[in-house]
Amino acid sequence: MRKPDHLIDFLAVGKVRTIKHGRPKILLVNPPIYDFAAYDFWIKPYGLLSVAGYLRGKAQFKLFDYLDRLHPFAVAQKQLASDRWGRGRFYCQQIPSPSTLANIPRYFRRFGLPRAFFKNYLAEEGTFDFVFVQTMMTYWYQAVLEVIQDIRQARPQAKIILGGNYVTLCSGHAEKLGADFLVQGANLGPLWEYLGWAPHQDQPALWQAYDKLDVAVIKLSDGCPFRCTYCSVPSVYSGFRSRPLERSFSELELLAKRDVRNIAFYDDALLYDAEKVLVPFLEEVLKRNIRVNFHSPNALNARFMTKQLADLMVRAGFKTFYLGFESGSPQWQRRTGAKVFADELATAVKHLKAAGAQLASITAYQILGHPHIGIQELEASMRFVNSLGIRGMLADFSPIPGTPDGEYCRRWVDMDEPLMHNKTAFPIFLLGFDETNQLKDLQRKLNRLLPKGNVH
Ligand code: B12
Ligand code: SF4
Repeated sequence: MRKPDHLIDFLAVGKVRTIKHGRPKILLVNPPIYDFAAYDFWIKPYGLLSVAGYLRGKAQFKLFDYLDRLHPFAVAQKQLASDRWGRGRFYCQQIPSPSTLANIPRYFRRFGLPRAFFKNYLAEEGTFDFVFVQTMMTYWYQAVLEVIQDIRQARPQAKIILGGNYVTLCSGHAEKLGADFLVQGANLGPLWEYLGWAPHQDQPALWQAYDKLDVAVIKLSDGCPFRCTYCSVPSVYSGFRSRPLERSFSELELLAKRDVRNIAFYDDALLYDAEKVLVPFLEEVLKRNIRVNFHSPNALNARFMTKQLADLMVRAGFKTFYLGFESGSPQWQRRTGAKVFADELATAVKHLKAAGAQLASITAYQILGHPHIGIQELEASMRFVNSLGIRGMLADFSPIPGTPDGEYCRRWVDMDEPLMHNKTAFPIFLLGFDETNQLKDLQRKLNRLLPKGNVH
């Protein structure tokens, strides 16, 4: 008798797990968020869906995404409706602040579907062999713990596997949450060995796991050639590598077939080596006549924005452009990795404008609460951004363990407690509440001076 396919796969890598009937059942979970603020800025559990994609056909998958705003519960609430580019608010409930953040004068909240929904779901869905849980910001680990506790209570036999950013950056801390297996970093080898399965490396992310989908994510490359002192990417990915374009095309086709209207790029260096990566991708988009709105919430590097590239991006459907500027001070830039300078931002804006991008759709991020704020010339930088006619957005600094700047922050906060990496809290720890608010007010005031645009 022929063995079921999944057993053949198990044998191929020399390991057979004791799953007795049919294909194994895997539950994918994207946890809620515990934080002062959270907004659906094209947030999707892309690592989780990518891993599931590699296992396509080898298991039965179910997805519980606490942050899915197309869940009927969220759809029924007007205030959670999406804006024209697919962004919007999450359902939230106020909860007590954790004691370590008790001094931060902001409401602490739990964002995402109510906890009871997941408990009911677990009761209805029966057993699972494995539960894969996405982790994201290091300071969101309390929600991961909530998920683990609920699974342990309802389905004690299921093996819980964690992966993603928190596990990668705070592995020692994550080990204490009580999961069965942790996937640290981007190397999935240990996971395949643990599961005893061989992955299909050419498969796109498992977007079919969603019943309804209007926003998705894509990533054409891993890593970044720069080494900014506040960023974890250089040490996690060691250099820049493009992903196989064929797989990205399959993913795009899959998304287009599902009528996804907005796609955000999660690349760290989307414009780097563009001739080999982004340009062929966008040319294919035009060739196949795929019409979607592209967005770049994870900052673009203005240095690489040529006239031709700006033109292609606009023609292929880019609707919002987020540029990582951080500071106009050349001294601050040189000290932190020299990724971009003020004149390069101005040139990029000029090219985008000439290509037909609306100025109101271009935003420059600047870090607020960076430990070297003394040389950052933040106010002058904000005014410079404003003088270009584009929006500024202050990106609150989150100190990241293992990075030079994160390690420097040990003098102010306990970096071994991930809640201390909270982006709302750290600028207040460093600058105080009043100065933080003054800078945010100034940013709002400057943006209000811009001509009104209907997009941002
Ligand atoms: C996309 C992104 C965002 C998106 C949203 C992401 C989200 N879903 O929430 C946006 C643009 C909104 C964002 C915002 C911010 N971000 Co961000 N972001 C990222 C980015 C680029 C990717 C994260 C991601 O989705 N990874 C998953 C996928 C895409 O990566 P991958 O390599 O393919 O994953 C592999 C493995 O990790 C593994 N894997 C991943 N997940 C899982 C899950 C399971 C179960 C398994 C088994 C395996 C596995 O398998 C994958 C194989 O390909 C990372 C940098 C990076 N390259 O990781 C920063 C990063 C996570 N962000 C960071 C920061 C600082 C921020 C901001 C604070 C910036 C700011 N000041 O505004 C904000 C915070 C937002 C908030 N509300 O608090 C920091 C982390 C900070 C921290 N303390 O944790 C990072 C690491 C960048 C950095 N500077 O070092 N971000
Ligand atoms: S350019 Fe961006 S992704 Fe690259 S190291 Fe600097 S901050 Fe990180």
